[in-house]
Amino acid sequence: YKIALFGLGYIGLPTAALFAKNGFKLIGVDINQKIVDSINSGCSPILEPGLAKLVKDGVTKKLLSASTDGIEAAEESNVMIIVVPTPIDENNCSDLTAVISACETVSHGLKRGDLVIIESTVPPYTCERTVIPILEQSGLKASVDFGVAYTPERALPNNTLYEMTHNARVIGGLNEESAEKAAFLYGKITQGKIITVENLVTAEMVKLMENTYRDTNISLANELAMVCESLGIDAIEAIKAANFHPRVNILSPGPGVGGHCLSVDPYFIIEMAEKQGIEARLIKTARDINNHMPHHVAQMVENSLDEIGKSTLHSNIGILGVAYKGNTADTRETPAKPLINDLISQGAEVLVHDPYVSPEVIINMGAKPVKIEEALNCDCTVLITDHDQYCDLTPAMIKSHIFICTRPILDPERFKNEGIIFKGVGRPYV
Ligand code: SAJ
Repeated sequence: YKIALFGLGYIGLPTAALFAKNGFKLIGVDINQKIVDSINSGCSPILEPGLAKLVKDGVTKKLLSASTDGIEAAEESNVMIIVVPTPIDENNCSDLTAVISACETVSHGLKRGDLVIIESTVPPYTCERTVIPILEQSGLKASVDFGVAYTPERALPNNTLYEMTHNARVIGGLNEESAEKAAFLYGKITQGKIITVENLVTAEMVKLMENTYRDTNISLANELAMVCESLGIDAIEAIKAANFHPRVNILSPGPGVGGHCLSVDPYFIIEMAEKQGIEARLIKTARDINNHMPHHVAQMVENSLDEIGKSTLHSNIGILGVAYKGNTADTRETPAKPLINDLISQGAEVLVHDPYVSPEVIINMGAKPVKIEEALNCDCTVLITDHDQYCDLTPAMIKSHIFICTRPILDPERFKNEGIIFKGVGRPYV
């Protein structure tokens, strides 16, 4: 097999590098020339443990290469994998532009006997109703002339390579042959179980269910945290104790849910349900709760400043971490963004420290990139991201009057009688 993989992002590039590692010749296609050049020079443009070496090895062995010419790549290959992003638009509806455009490109290079595999997260029936009609513009007939399979990627960013090679893999095919061929290929890169489901749409739904399950569970933790705060109960302690129950596993409350997956995918279910005349009430509410969390934190800042006779206007606020989760540089859908927007619109100056995120990204958020000491020497400091580095913070390092810890990574007990007002998501007000 010769593979062309479309979309060299957080999931596409590790997938490409793993196929190359396992001896497949793979051309990665991306519309971004910088990404293509970086890969061809043997450098991974993405920060992910283990990925730099894998990309370098693949390129050195001439198994992995990258190009912006998708038609040529498709012509030269017999397996085409599409791993492009599927964002939501301003109305929380799926934006399939990248999938459509990749399919159009593939259709120009499609040949008899080819297999097209979709990995992008998509609303149910996208393969059947959008992907296949575009591929058939080639004049070839799906199932008769070419195969189609859907296999969602489920690796956890920051542990991507391990999970891609160990997690179970779900595959749905247009027909048995497509599913078998896809199972054979992915069996070469993962030791995980391969689970073949009935059809394409079931596999599409599996992915959405998984991320919706997690988003909904986080919203429950966040709701419980807000209730506990107001009741003077330490939610973190209570959750820990509740989780000793053999059938209870409450997740961690925090500043909100970020990343390109949990904060997007549930909307695909909401959208499809609506088209069927069903209101996905629980899923919608979960999204609303998680989206509210950054504003809840902004309110906490305002209330705390008020307690010391200050207001957000003209205060300086330090932020620790703008990545959506710990030890990554990824700021997609980060809850830090709406929080910073709230603070700036209330007239605060926002100083950000993040050991992974570049100063340009921080400036684009309207904040000032600073050293950690500066972020800890403000009217108020808010810890947003659970980077390992922040787990070692001590009261002596905090020069700000107020410290708001939105993640359960620091023990409030240690900050008692230290002259700091310590607050946190899920921690009692008093
Ligand atoms: N978060 C909490 N509390 C928690 C867990 C997470 O607030 O207890 C927050 C995180 O801080 C972050 C967000 O949720 O802002 C999402 O982080 P995550 O680590 O839960 O997940 P992602 O978005 O990095 O990756 C998810 C994973 N999906 C599931 O675990 C069901 C991953 O396996 C998927 O491959 C990925 O989405 C994807 O690409 O869809």
